[in-house]
Amino acid sequence: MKKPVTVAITGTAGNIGYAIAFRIASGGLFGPEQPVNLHLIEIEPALGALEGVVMELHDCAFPTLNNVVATADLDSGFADADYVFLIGSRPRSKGMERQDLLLANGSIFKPQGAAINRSASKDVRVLVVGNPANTNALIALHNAPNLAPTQVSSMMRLDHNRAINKLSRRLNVQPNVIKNMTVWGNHSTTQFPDLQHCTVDGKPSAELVDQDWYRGEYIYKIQHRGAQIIEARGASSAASAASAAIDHMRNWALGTEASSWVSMGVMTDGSYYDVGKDLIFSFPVHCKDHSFEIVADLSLDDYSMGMIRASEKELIKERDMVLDLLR
Ligand code: NAX
Repeated sequence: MKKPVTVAITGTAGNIGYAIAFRIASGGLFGPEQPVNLHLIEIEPALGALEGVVMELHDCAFPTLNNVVATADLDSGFADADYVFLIGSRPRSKGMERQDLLLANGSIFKPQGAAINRSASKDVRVLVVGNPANTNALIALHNAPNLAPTQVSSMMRLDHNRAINKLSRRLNVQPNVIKNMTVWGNHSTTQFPDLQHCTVDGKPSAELVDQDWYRGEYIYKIQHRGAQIIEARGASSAASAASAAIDHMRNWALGTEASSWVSMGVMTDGSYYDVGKDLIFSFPVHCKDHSFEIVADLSLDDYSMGMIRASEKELIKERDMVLDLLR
């Protein structure tokens, strides 16, 4: 057995946290040869429920689970963490405006960024899932000045996986023959699932799908899939979100296929696709050995650029609402 890696997860008594903890503990992130320490972080009122999660984790007798810490103290929770999943956040309550949600959750991600900066491994990789994920990731990163911008990303993988699923069902093919899918921008209804460079069994998807369906139903349904799930389940996506978070972190740590890319929300420096700097924006990326590279110089038609601009505009607006939380 190898030396254990430490994975910290916030919000582990919640729906996504409950789903992801068991998969990571059982080797679903790094495989059966890699032991893991789990650091589970919750707010004080949820510590009782978290204790139940810890008991269940122990009761699974997973051979890959080395040690479990359950805490409400951020520095103990993030201590020496190699991988961090920031999932815990406040849900939007009735009558709450987007700005209220941004500020309420921003005030969670500011101290968490600072605690990761103080206590996590210097080489930590941080994935933000809690919504609004892109702007929360920006806040965490701004408050973790010792981290490189490439050490924090936000989750777009659920949107990416949804986009693959819908296309595969339309064309009646297996999802794994679909390559080079991209979902650009914000994890919101301005996200842009882009089929322009996507291939299906090596063929350009543009040759296989009707453009009206793509620009109409396809994009709309991906943008609104979260709401469709809430309506059906009476609760938001949990198992699929946990699965996407594992896909994201596994690719980041271990690499993507050479022949394809994935979508990740990453810090902008102003040099890709005319997207302004200092935003967490989703791009197509190749990953290798804990690092990623944005796929540059894809040709994009006017329609695609317009969609990207709209999502950028929304993210700038979100950033403007939380300026006080950025260092
Ligand atoms: P739940 O409400 O089931 O669980 C949230 C948990 O976080 C609770 O147990 C709560 O006690 C805990 N929590 C709250 N504040 C905390 C803090 N400061 N520190 C540690 N824990 C804290 O929500 P769940 O369904 O698990 O969703 C979690 C977040 O993921 C939400 O913000 C949700 O909107 C977001 N999502 C993001 C997705 C993405 O693609 N980026 C998709 C799925 C999901 O909607």
